[in-house]
Amino acid sequence: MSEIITRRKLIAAGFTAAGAAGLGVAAWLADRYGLIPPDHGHIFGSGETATYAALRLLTSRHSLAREFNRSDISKVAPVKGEPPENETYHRLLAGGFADWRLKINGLVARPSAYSLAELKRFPSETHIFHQACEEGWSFIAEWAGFPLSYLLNLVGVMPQARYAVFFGFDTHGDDGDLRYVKGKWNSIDMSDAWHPQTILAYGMNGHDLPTGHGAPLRLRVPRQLGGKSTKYLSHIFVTDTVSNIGKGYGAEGVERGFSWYAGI
Ligand SMILES: Nc1nc2c(c(=O)[nH]1)N[C@H]1C(S)=C(S)[C@@H](COP(=O)(O)O)O[C@H]1N2
Ligand SMILES: [Mo]
Repeated sequence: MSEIITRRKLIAAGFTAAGAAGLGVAAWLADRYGLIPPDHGHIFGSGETATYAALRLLTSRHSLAREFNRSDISKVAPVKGEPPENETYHRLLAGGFADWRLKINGLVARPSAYSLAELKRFPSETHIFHQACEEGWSFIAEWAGFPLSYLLNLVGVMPQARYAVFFGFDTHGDDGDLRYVKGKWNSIDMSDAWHPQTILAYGMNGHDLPTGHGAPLRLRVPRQLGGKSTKYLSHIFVTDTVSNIGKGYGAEGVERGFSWYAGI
């Protein structure tokens, strides 16, 4: 709790320091440093952009989300939504995900596909994070996996990269023209992608990731609301623009009125 308050104070202080025209200054900084979220100018106005820019300037790559103790783990972890209905997913699930692969391509030197067994041989970590859904509920759970940054280093991210885009098994069309992609997908900027607490998780509370929580692998971005933590992952796409994916807002949820930037 105290860390959250401290961060809020810091953000407030940032705006105060920017003076009475704080938002104007933040908007100017946003423009100057390229801190424009991909949904800017579509649904959300300059205030939204200014908030994103101010948060991005004040929360560097090294500002950490709170980590909790085992005793804080919630007894009940709500599942949001149903597992993907498609046949491929259910075939892979029935086979214990032995034939599942995580594909990673786009602006990377070595486009790759990894099996679950290969990913489990990466240096593993556990983190106890709070996860909050934008719809109001939250829980604390322990996640086991590896930092996304480890994978990004393995495949060699190119310097032009600005976003990592995540597709799950409830996404369709991510192999073809990305403008026609359907279903759940989301993206994070490279600041969140390289962040040491941004992990790909295959375990939860000491077990394999339960189906409803995103088996076999999900993203956990502890500095953003739960919606950013894409479940049932199949494909990570590294890119310099999201303007050619779906409607170009950087996430499917934005098309339904949610903000792309969901920092907490
Ligand atoms: N593939 C996929 N990922 C998803 C979702 C989804 O519907 N499909 N829902 C998101 C939302 S809105 C939230 S709050 C969290 C919920 O995670 P949980 O089911 O583990 O609580 O997953 C996110 N990741
Ligand atoms: Mo959510």
